Amino acid sequence: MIPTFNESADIKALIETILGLGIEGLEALVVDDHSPDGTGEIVAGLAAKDPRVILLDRAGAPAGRGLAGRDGYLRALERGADFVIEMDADFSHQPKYIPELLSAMKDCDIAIGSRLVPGGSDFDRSWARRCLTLAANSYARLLLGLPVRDTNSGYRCFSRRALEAVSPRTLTSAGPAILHETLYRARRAGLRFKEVPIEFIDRRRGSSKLDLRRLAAGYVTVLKIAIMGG
Ligand SMILES: Nc1nc2c(ncn2[C@@H]2O[C@H](COP(=O)(O)OP(=O)(O)O)[C@@H](O)[C@H]2O)c(=O)[nH]1
Ligand SMILES: [Mg+2]
Repeated sequence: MIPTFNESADIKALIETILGLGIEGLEALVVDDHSPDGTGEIVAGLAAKDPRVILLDRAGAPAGRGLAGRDGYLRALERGADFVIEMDADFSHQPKYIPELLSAMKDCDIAIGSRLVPGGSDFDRSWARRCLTLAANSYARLLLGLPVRDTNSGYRCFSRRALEAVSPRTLTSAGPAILHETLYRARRAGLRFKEVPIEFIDRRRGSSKLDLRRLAAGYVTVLKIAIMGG
């Protein structure tokens, strides 16, 4: 499940790399907020030729990483997925880790591609950007009591049962705080986490959608979840 907004530079190569892993039953579900750069058209073109590619075009719906994630989880469950892997479209989350995430599912309910366990790394981005990530991570870990080191990671695999336990329909985060909201609900449901080390690489093309407004909104959402109990 790949949420996208203006990822036309990478999406075709990413889907081809994922499907090229040769994992039986693997599909690529792209949840696009009707990107003006034509990301959706590229995916629709691939989908017309290959039934393993699915486009969920959120045209007309309010845009947001969280809202797109929620709809993507629901669509994946509707399609009968046994496992749902979510990842960014910009190659920061390298597809080569998909088999490792899947094999970690033998002894957990949610496997997290982690920069913050031994063997993981995040040295490719600017110092300032890494500091922002670390600050947001400590904040969410402390406030929500999450037993996970890399709570900001958007590269994760859920078992079907875990995703159902998170109850995607009632998730409230419009933006990237959905990452923390899902972990929080999972912790409360007693689900087991496992962090799989990944090397996170900076995007080479396109641009980040994380701006100050979204960052601040994320902090407020995490605070609300901590106070209201999700
Ligand atoms: N559908 C959708 N996807 C989004 C939105 N914002 C970000 N994304 C996607 O979420 C992933 C992570 O976003 P990115 O901009 O790379 O954030 P960063 O890695 O924190 O700089 C990428 O695949 C984006 O295209 C949004 O509003 N809607
Ligand atoms: Mg990115």
